[in-house]
Amino acid sequence: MFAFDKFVKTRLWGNCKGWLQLARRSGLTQARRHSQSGGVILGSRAWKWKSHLTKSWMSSHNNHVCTSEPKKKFTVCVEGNIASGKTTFLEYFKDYTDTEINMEPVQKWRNVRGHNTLGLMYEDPSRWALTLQTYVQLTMLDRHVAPQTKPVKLMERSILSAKYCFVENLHESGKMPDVEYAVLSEWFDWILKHHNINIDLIVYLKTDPEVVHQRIKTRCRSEETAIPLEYLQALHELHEDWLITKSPKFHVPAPVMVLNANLDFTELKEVYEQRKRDILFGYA
Ligand code: TTP
Ligand code: MG
Repeated sequence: MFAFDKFVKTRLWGNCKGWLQLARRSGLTQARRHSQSGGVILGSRAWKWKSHLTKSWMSSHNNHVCTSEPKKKFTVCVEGNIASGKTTFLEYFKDYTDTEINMEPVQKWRNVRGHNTLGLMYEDPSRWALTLQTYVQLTMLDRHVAPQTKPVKLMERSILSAKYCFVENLHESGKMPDVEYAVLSEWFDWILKHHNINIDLIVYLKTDPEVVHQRIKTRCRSEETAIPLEYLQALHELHEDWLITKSPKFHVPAPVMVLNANLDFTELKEVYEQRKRDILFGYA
């Protein structure tokens, strides 16, 4: 018994030290880089970040007392307006061995058994927004609960931004009636209550609406050709309310790393390179 106790203590303290070092390093790195151009962690996030990593270790350790490696896996969600560069961000990190990439299922929204729910929504939001958003919610949930095989999962968006930004905007702009909003919200609340939507870090690609408007015109995704600037401005404000102002209406489940995504990709690549250890929880 004594020998077993000693074994467990030695192994656990070994793991604990490693993770505390990572937490400490990460916290300090955040603090040091706090004011660098191209990317910031909000306010006094550095210390919260540090204790967050430590807590993450603690909760994973409770479930895996006798293993030699901590089992914690990390989920990073990349958020930002339409065409802010979320897919490009994931592509940048796709070749890291300890990282798995979870692209947004836009293709599924464009073809649900032959129906283009995304296209229908843009043609007639009042009629089809509920249809699209119900399906978006389902496909996002599917992505959140999919088994994770690598230490770090990078996801494009989350079930949260679909609700807090898109559904909220449709409702606020009068395109989604109260009853539809209520039913979607019931579903959303039920999902959060009964499923573990684990998010450890949100990377917010912050852009100006004018910049993404221009990018949307250039990339020519057929459904999006008529998106007006006002729509992007409304979505921008909701992203800001959620991730920057932290309106009590919404839930922010993890620290937020804010990156200036108005930069062009060549400049952004440099920022991603500088921040990769923080983004990938040391797995870079
Ligand atoms: P985004 O989720 O913003 O993805 P994107 O590929 O356009 O962004 P990026 O260039 O940064 O990779 O939007 C995809 C499309 O789906 C866009 O037309 C907006 C629409 N959409 C909704 O209508 N409702 C939703 O809930 C979501 C998540 C997207
Ligand atoms: Mg994308």
